[in-house]
Amino acid sequence: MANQLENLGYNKAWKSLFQAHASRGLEPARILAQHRGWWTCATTEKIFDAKPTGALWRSSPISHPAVGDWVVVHSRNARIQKVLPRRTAFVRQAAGKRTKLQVICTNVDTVLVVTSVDQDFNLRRLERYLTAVVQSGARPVVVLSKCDLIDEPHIPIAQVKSLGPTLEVIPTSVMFSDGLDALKDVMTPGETLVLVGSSGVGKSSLVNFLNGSEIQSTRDVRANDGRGRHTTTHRELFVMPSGALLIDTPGMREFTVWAEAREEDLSAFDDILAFAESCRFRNCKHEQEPDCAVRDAVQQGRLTEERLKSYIKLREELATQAALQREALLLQPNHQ
Ligand SMILES: Nc1nc2c(ncn2[C@@H]2O[C@H](COP(=O)(O)OP(=O)(O)O)[C@@H](O)[C@H]2O)c(=O)[nH]1
Ligand SMILES: [Mg+2]
Ligand SMILES: [Zn+2]
Repeated sequence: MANQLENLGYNKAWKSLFQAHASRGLEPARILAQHRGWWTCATTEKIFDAKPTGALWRSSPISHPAVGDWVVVHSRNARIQKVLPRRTAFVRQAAGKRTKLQVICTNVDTVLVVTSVDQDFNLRRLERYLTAVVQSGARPVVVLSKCDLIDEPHIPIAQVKSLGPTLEVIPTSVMFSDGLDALKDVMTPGETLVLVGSSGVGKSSLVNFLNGSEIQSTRDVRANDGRGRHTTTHRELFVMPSGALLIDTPGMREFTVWAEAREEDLSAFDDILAFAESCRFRNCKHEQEPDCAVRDAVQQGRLTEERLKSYIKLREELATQAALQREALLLQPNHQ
């Protein structure tokens, strides 16, 4: 019998990352679910709830364990000591503060972006999700759900395909079991996938269908259940009968891409950005480069030296901030 960790994707690469921290009482584990303040961990032998150590708690929230993470855990004390460097990280910009990130899940191979063909269908939002998938380092696949609800599903299918000639699009209907074999085909055993998308698009219904029985509550209003609507409340990883690992997530009301690109932050300097259009090099830093239109503008008195200095200072601050965010995200060195 293969051990539980191998079934969850533990391999040589994770083993060697774990070895660097191995010591008495410590074991490798994968995070299966995230709740408020506690995490469900799976080790070789058991599944249990654990909390991070104080030191891990005090680190940046984006360094805290996330579903999909490989961690070093003290199973007797149920303490998560360390999060191993992440192969991929699917993040979004948290609502509100610009610089705040939220980690949705990690070490995912494929992100299944689910959008239904009814009212939820929105190409612009889909593009934002796809940008975030590329940023995460995972492969994107679009699942067009509820195709039974419209007469001409080929229209939204073609619209999605127009976003990229190589983009994989899988139209599905859980009602008529359409497209589910195609979906199973992209779910390789041992591979980790995540379903993301708005609430109500049918993510949990897909999990149940692929699993062959109900493991996730869906939003059905059940006849004998006064509690009304059921919905996914936390992120959780499930082992599918095929051997693929599938993460279900609660819907996100809004989805904002991690603003790693900093052009907008520098928009207060649009005069400089306009001069920069004429620099010889596209990536000109306006420092030592030849044929720099920005430095020419300073020489000609069309731009003050101080203004160029404060622009460069802000640009450096933003670069440092981005580097710190990347570091806190615990990405493996070969990430992108
Ligand atoms: N017509 C139709 N309804 C679906 C389909 N898949 C899911 N639903 C319904 O959509 C609602 C939301 O589904 P759920 O799986 O909870 O969505 P989630 O919030 O993305 O997890 C439920 O009432 C499902 O029965 C489908 O393929 N066709
Ligand atoms: Mg759900
Ligand atoms: Zn320049």
